[in-house]
Amino acid sequence: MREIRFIHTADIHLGRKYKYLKDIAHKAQSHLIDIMMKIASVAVDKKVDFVFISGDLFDNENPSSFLIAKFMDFVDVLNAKNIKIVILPGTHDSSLENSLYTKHSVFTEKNNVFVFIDKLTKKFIFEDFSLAIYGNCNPGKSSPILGFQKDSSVNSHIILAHGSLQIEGKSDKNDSPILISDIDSSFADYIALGHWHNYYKVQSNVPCFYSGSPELIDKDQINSGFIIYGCLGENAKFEPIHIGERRFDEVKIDISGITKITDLIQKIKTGSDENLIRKVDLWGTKKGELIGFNFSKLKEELLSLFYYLIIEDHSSFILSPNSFSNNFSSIEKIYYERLSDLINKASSQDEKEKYSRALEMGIALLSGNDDVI
Ligand SMILES: [Mn+2]
Repeated sequence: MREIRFIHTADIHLGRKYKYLKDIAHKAQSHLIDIMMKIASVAVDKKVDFVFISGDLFDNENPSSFLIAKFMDFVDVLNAKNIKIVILPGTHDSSLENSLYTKHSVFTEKNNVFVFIDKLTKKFIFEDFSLAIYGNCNPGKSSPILGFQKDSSVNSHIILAHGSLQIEGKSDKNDSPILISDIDSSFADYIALGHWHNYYKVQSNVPCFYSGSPELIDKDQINSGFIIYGCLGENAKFEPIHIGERRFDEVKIDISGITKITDLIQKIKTGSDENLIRKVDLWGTKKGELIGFNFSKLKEELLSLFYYLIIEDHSSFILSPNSFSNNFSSIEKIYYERLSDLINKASSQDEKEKYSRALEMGIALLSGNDDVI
């Protein structure tokens, strides 16, 4: 059997909007192009024969001409080394009518690019490698790894598929379901899966992997950033290579025990770095300097320590008339009573929250904390 070397990737999601990254979304978007070019350099370094893309190369069906031009660069780098690219459309970049894969010459005319574009193209044969590559670009509710006729004229068989491995409680039965029993009984020498954005090795005698996204796409991903280098032949091996740069974590802080802003800052920035997207959840009851404090101002100050920082304030502010006995002036008391009245009479939750925030900020200002605005 001839040795066949490949890179397996999927779910790159070029053109992703990254809405949760607000003003740096464009930076994350163009970073995905760098990641794609990084895949090309790994493919060249490893001297592979193929790059497989198992769905969701693009985030939507209308990629900009800029993105198509960048993808053309990727194709050219690989073409110069005689590396072939086999693409299976996914759920975001589907191959149905007016598919982007029929519109652009980079997919239809480049001799090193092969796309599973319609229901008829279910396999590509590469005689030099004695290899057949199978893919169903539109499996609907049926399994994307079934329904192929094994081609006995070749020695090696690889399936590309975009769908959900069926794990109790974890996956959707209507989402191109893939059963482990079908993987176990498959004739394939390797199954390259896409659709899940985290790296996952399926437990089976048939080598089968989700490469996951080569870079972080959504906030909650914990195991993305991989591509898979594979080698079929006498010394078959499959290994994940980490090429992603971004990470995400979530920090929950109970602020009930924190009275100083400097202590809060210390907690937020512990473990920060320029590739980390951190979501901070504040909960508990505000006290001391934290009452009325402007957290969006704090976010701006700490932003440079992270790739991006999200601060969500779910903490509450409790003030009762008893609080006034010693420390509060008569002005504060009047302000408290007026705002409390407005809060009680508020006609919607929105209005209630607005007056509560005004009460908190006002009390903070009246107590001499002008850091709130
Ligand atoms: Mn995807």
